[in-house]
Amino acid sequence: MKQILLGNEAVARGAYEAGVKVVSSYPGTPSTEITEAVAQYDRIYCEWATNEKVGAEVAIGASIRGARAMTCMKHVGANVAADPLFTASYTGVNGGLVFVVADDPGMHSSQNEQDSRNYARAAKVPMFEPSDSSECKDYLLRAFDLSEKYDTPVMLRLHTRVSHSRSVVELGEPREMQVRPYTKDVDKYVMMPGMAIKRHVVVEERIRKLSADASSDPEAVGAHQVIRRSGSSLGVITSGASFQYVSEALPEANILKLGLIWPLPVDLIRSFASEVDRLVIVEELDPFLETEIRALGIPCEGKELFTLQGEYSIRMIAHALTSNTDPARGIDSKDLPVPPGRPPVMCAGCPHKGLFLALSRMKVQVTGDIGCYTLGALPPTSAMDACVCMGASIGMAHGFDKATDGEDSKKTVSVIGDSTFLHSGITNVINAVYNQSNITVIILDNSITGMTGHQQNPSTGMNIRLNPAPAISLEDLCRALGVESIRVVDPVDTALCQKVLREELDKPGVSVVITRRPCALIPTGKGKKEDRTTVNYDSCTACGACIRMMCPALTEGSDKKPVIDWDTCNSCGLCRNLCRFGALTKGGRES
Ligand SMILES: Cc1ncc(C[n+]2csc(CCOP(=O)(O)OP(=O)(O)O)c2C)c(N)n1
Repeated sequence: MKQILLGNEAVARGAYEAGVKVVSSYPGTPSTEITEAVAQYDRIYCEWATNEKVGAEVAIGASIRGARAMTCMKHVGANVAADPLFTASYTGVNGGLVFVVADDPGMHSSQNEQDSRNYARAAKVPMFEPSDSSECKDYLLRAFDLSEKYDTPVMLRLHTRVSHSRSVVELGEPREMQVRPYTKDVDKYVMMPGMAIKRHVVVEERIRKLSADASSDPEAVGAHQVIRRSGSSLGVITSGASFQYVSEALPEANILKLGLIWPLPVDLIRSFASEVDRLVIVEELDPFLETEIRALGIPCEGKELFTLQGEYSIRMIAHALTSNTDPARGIDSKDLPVPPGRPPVMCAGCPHKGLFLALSRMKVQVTGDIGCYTLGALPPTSAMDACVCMGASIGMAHGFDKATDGEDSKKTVSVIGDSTFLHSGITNVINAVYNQSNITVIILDNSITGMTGHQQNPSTGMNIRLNPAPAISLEDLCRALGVESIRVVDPVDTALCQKVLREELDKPGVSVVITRRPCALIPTGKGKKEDRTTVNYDSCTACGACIRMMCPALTEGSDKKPVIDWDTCNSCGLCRNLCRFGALTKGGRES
């Protein structure tokens, strides 16, 4: 049977067909839907882990115990999971073990554009890169077989275009995989120097053998494909989504399409290069293949023709390598007739907005974190000074405090979401308490992992399959970490937020303020229809305070007075709290 699947859904299908037993992941665009789709297969145990390192360690444990296991993450998640990954390369596996990492060229939803292929090389683990949904499934099956055959974790590299595109996939039957017997093997699984020194030799030998096998049996081992076209002296080496662009942009070119992009099939590359007069490497982001191929002494072109940044397109490749500058050739998404861009804003009823209005009025310094609330850095609130990576907000506030001998602590707060706090904020609070910091930490608890599309987390009371699960109390947790002052406020009450924050900023030590209100897009956060806001135009002075809040439910009418879109209004009441003239009221119809 055939189905049209997202690349991410095809990876999940591959896990099902490969007989995977355990999947533990942390969400992150563009990888999130893989684990959500895995949750549809009852026979796979799957979970949201607290972070990527935890997810990787769960998968490593399941693999050593004999089950096929997988962990999925976005590219920056690989930074968090890098510690276990690098040493899992040394221990090898028992049941097959796959790390799925989804890159985001063009940064559709990320804070940087790092290239995960560098991790495969640095950790000395093989990596496959599919170019469509069918290959997502096929390469994942290959990755599990290769993992067990070569006793190594394997990485599967996706990127946004492949994760989030749909194409046809031929479905297969799931394999019946038994959990393999487990035998205690200290030399293999306990990585102390004495054992690790010996395992490093194994790792280097493994990668050499894989490279040789991928050259001598390119299709079977590496899923490599050589597409020869008579009459052309141009050869292109490529992989992933770039292969799709090259195929359409250069229908006459010879192509070496790599499936296993680490380690490289050196002999195959040499022989392909010898067949063409001009060799061009087409790859998004880093000159990864190009650097390796140049190091082999093979002349080629790459980044002198193409950019290191963002996504490629059919047209870009055609323009660089052919005389065909026909604008109709290939379509760039930026040429499509879509409505003009608009600045990203928080949703109607977003609980984070009230807090950020309070922060902008207080004119405090805000060390930020990653989540929906990062939008607080933009107008209308513009209330964020720095944002680096998940969990960094609290450490940065502590840094501000120590850098100024405590002077900045009265005017600096850190903001962090519930999921992000549990991901990597906890250890920062411990550090701040231990090192006698004077910081105020705001945990924005909207009862969900909002930014990545509403995944459960350990404080929400539900697991990935929406079954009841123990809910961690953020207050109890912070108390256990040594925080003495913990306050809970409703962020829609901006005046109260300001008052509480001012009091906490004035206190010595580490304070935590939890702003609690569910995300407006989850069932518990949906406001009542009868509580939606109405405008009393007789009282309205057209001062613009509510319009400046940039709520998507509220637009400016021709008389500069607000017009409420009742389909979008989520009844949060923030605009009512802001109106000094009593012109915005609850319920009723617009007068
Ligand atoms: C290391 C890492 N993993 C995953 C992500 C993707 N990501 C961005 S924000 C976020 C969590 C947001 O949830 P929360 O902190 O609860 O804030 P909310 O969006 O709900 O306001 C995730 C998982 C990331 N940016 N970095």
